[in-house]
Amino acid sequence: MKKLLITGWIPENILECYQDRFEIVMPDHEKTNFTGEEVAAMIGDFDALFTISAFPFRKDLIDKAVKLKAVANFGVGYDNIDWKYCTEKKIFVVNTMTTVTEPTAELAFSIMLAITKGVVMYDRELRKTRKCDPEMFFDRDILLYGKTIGIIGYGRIGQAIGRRAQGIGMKVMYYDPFRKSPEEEAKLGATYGSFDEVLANADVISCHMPYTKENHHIFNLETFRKMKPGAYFVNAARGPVMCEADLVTALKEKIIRGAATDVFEFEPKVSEDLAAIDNVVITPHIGSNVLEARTNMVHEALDGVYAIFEGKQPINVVNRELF
Ligand code: 8YV
Repeated sequence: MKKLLITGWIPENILECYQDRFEIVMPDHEKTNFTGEEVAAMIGDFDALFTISAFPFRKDLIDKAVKLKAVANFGVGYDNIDWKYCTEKKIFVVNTMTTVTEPTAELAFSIMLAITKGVVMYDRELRKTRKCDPEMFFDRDILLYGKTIGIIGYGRIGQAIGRRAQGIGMKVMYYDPFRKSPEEEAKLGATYGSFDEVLANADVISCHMPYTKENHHIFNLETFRKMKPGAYFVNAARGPVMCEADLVTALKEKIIRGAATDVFEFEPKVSEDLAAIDNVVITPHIGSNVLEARTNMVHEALDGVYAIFEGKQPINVVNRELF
């Protein structure tokens, strides 16, 4: 049986169906995660690795993984893994590209609604005042119906957000380095624009790009200034696509009207300045954190790994050139 090392605890019942396919080693619930040193000491002995909580799998560890054939990541984004070096070492990289789509889109949509409707701010205020006495002509929140959402990164999650936005009467504009065909755009009901055009025209910008070196800090003071006056910024992708200090400035100086983010530049930390601002909604990277989705993610990842050992070509392999 192939030996599988899991870097973080997964409820045993979710793993039951793999007991006769893999010999599994993972930390118990109380320990929750293995440290980098612990994984380094064990990895040489394993055929497969499952990285949980963005566990970093980079050159130093990859060099120790002398028997490893596949690494699965618990997430669609695999910026925690040096996948190019894995390819050199002929290690397949597997992700959870389909199972995170709907839960992440739901969360991104929820925080967009929360910030544009003032849900969290009203909740905070009402707990203090305990009095429903709203100003009748208050200019803080906006109507989304008829407005434009600008989706940056129009892959699976971006498109899932687009469908939801259309459902509440929003128009969809998108930017993606890979433009869709005119037929696909018509089918999706989305208009393409350059990055700057989308920034200038959208009432809400929602980011759904993977994190790569090239898009480090693509959201910075300069780009926030290019956004339509009074627009909102939503990020449920990766923290380092934005400069968190610049987001704070943009919010404080009202360059943008508000923001909602599930991710942070220096996770697990959230900057004190950001947490002190009112017109931002923050959630602790929980885009796919519902048990049903987490269970599906485990299955997508481990079914992918098992398929590789069976000589198949599962769709959720990142470095397909290895086939
Ligand atoms: C996970 C994610 O919560 O899919 C992703 O890329 O960021 C999330 O689904 C994360 O990968 C777990 O660490």
